[in-house]
Amino acid sequence: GFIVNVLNHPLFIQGKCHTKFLDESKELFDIREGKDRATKLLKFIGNVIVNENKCEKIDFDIPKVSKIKTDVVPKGSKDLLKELGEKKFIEYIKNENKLFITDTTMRDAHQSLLATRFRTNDLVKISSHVSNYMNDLFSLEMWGGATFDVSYRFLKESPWLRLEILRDKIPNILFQMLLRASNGVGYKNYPDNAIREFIKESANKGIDIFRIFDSLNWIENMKLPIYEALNAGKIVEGTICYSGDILDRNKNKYTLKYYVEMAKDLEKLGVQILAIKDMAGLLKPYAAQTLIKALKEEISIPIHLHMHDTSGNGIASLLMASDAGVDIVDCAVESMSGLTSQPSLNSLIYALKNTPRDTNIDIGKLDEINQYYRELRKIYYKFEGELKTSSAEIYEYEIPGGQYTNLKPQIESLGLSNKFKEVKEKYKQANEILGDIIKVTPSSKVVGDLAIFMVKNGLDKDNIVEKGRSISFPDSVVDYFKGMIGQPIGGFPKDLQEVVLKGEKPIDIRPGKLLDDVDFDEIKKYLDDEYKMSSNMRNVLSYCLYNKVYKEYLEHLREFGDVSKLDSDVFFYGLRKGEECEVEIEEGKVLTIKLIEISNTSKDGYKSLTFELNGMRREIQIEDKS
Ligand code: 3PY
Ligand code: ZN
Repeated sequence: GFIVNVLNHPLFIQGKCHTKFLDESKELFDIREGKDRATKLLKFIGNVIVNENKCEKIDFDIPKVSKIKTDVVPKGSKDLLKELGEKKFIEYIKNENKLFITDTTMRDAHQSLLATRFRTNDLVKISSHVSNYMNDLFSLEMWGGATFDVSYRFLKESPWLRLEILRDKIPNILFQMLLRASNGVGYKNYPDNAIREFIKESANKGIDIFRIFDSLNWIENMKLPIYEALNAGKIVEGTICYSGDILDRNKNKYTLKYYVEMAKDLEKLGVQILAIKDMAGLLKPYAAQTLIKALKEEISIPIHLHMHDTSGNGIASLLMASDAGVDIVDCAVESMSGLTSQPSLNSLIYALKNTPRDTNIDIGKLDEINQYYRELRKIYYKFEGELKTSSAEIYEYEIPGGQYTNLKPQIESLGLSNKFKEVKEKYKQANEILGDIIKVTPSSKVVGDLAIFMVKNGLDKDNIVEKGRSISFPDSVVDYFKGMIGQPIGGFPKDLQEVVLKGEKPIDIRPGKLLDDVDFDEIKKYLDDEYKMSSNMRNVLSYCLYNKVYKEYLEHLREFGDVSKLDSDVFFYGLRKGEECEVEIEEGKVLTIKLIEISNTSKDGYKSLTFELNGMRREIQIEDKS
């Protein structure tokens, strides 16, 4: 009865009682079931203890942060944009001498180093510090890419809430997201209206800058999202994905001329900034200098360089680009930088100190944030990649940072653990036979899938056309050759295309033209009926983009409630016997949970876990699935 009253309370309905989660999903609490939130959480923790962590948990130093002493949020780039208006703001970025910085720690850095696993809770804990101490940044990249998928799939939390909460906590710095053009934040082309609405909602909920790229550098696929984001009044970074090596005279596909032409084409679309997205970290220092210098001569919008540090040459490339006049570069806070992530922000600040391009960022202020991430990262140890040192061989393999980190576990899960080297070699061959394509999500997945397929089936670039006639290829490869993610530069290699498609006709127009619009009302009705919710556009879009993943998330929510408030050591590893944790399930309402005892597994396959919940004993039965 009480809960029903709360749910019906006008303040609650207007969302004024700081329970954003409840506000979004109150319908999911099926009160008649009599399962309260605490019991659901105990079930979740119990399940982690028994089935995921096998009753073992190591010690973590949970990172602590100081209290911010002032209530006054210092002025940041978002304030400046508001003050100057878009045109003058862009002029300012272009004319300033200092090098502007985007910090990727909240998105690409953990996507590339920790399989995108940072939870909102951990980002929120440091968000006031970021707002207060990193206000000299150009922007924070904190959304998009894989964060959307992983939030629902693995973290069981809403990416929309991440955006909303961080926006609330960091009102002063521009937020930037990575959008895969017509692939949205997914792996395939979506219907036009889904992409349009997704951009509108993202803009409404706080994204200021959309970095929009196409995984084949096919501008045709980029126009609609670019225009939509511009229409929403936002800043768009028209993006070129960098591949190959412009200084290598033997390579004639991704030449300096190619990049300059693409940059001009993007500028003509009206984007305010040009981004160069070097997802694998292939832009060598002298190439960076050449490329930026040429672009500076040919286009008049500011240039933003994004790269990964896999080769170890990242800082050198950024400095050369800086000398050539690049306006903005991407870095990650030191403890989340390097290797497959972005180059270190701290190193770059020091490198430019007392030079004309001094970033003016106070390194001292970064310290606490840096320490925080250093400690936090330890909790995420099980998601760390293999790489211990830089790997200049990336110049040969051209594997994007995030994919590199994921490739090894992916191969292991297929029982090919000892074949990493072979898979990398086949990745290179796969790229060649697909037509030397741009490799970034989702085209990089096509190359990765084909490489693994080649290893498994004993194929190589010389026998694949012959042997491939009698076998069916992975779905992603078939879709690629059908033209369903777009058209590669220079077209498809015809012989392999025929072998893969086995008589099916490819398309040569934009896939979005062929895809039927999504019926949002129908999805809303489905969600409302099936999950007893009153879904909004964000819920509907989540279903559009990832219907299976989203449904599993909703089912998880129904079974375990909101797990996003658990501390990450508990979320990932549960509790040890005698260990206690606190969960603030809503403002001012704290649960104290202590694990007392774990029984042996009973004959019918259950373990009984005894907890103390706010001092009261509770026993929970968990099926032992081992
Ligand atoms: C993404 O699309 O998620 C990427 O970061 C590609 O580099
Ligand atoms: Zn990246």
